[in-house]
Amino acid sequence: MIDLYYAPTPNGYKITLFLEEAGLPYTIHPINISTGEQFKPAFLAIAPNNKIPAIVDHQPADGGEPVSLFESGAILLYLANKTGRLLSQDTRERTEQLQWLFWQVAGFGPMLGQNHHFNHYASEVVPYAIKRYVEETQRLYSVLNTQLEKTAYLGGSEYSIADIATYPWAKCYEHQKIDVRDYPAVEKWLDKISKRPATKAAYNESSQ
Ligand SMILES: N[C@@H](CCC(=O)N[C@@H](CS)C(=O)NCC(=O)O)C(=O)O
Repeated sequence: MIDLYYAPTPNGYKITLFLEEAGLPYTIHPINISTGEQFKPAFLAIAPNNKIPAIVDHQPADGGEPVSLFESGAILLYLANKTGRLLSQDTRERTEQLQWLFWQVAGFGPMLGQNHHFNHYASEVVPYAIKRYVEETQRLYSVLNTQLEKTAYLGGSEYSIADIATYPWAKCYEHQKIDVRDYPAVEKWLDKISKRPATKAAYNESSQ
């Protein structure tokens, strides 16, 4: 059984998407990040960076002590290695998939997060920051679109943890001041992923 420390945000959905795809049993422990539950000592013991998602795997593959893990990219990689699912065993394709996974966790997620912040949550209007992050978001959607014009999924022909990491952020385009019709390959890819039974399950069953 896997304990998932979670809030219904793009980074949270990454993990429910994986767990639903792989059919792994899990228990959700909601962390209300708007009331500061992420700063409670019990959560910090699992996630010292005070952010969701985090997991505790009580049945690790080596049969040893439970594995406790934070950072969505590290969790997806751990779960892919544990299950042999959603990350290619072929070195070339695996490398492509990992490249896009890292692109998401190091660029697409953080930049879109800043876009969200300055457009929706900042206590003052900062036009420079809004312009900077909206333009960077547009650039990143173009990068995504160019890749998806070439391949069915981000890391090649197969759905993988690269898509799982990127989908929950990309689907929030309206919050990013993005018109998805400007990125037709992204729009098609979003539609395809939204129809997967595991995607529907992750979004229906994982609300707080
Ligand atoms: N790099 C982290 C980012 C996680 C993250 O930003 N989580 C947000 C919710 S989407 C959070 O928990 N924020 C609470 C806080 O910053 O106090 C990951 O990929 O797991």
